[in-house]
Amino acid sequence: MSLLIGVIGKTNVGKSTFFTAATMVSVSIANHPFTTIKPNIGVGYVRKQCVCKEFGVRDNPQNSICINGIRFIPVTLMDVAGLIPGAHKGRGLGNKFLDDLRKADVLLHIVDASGSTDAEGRPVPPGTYNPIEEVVQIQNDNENSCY
Ligand SMILES: Nc1nc2c(ncn2[C@@H]2O[C@H](COP(=O)(O)OP(=O)(O)OP(=O)(O)O)[C@@H](O)[C@H]2O)c(=O)[nH]1
Ligand SMILES: [Mg+2]
Repeated sequence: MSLLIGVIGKTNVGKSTFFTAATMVSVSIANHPFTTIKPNIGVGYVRKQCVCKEFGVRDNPQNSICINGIRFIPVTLMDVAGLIPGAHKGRGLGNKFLDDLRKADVLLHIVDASGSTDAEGRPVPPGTYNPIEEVVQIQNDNENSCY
């Protein structure tokens, strides 16, 4: 079974955009908070140098693909609804999607490094929101939730 990666973060920061780029699964993307409600699931591939070239052998992979000495290892991605401050108290879409995330082996936090969305995910001029706050907010909300 492939690794399950949960794509998390504040709402309206590009989680679904990243998910679509990584999996080629077409999902709703829009410049307003809470576009994603139900989780999106797709498969992406991690590219790694295969050992077959180094050992000079012909391989026969069972769970991945080897193309010209490059291994494509499947990973499952889950794109979920975004968080805003107080989600653990039920604000925004609350924490109900955390039930889906419970199955994830890894959480991948997408951050709007350009600072062009406020704490609630509303568009603001680039550089006017501190992305560090976003990192701390998501971390605190996860710690406060029952995840
Ligand atoms: N400039 C810029 N815009 C981006 C980037 N990634 C996403 N966007 C835009 O940001 C907006 C929100 O993108 P989504 O992928 O829907 O964001 P999300 O985090 O999934 O949003 P929710 O599902 O509502 O929580 C869209 O208008 C995207 O085109 C990026 O790297 N740069
Ligand atoms: Mg989304």
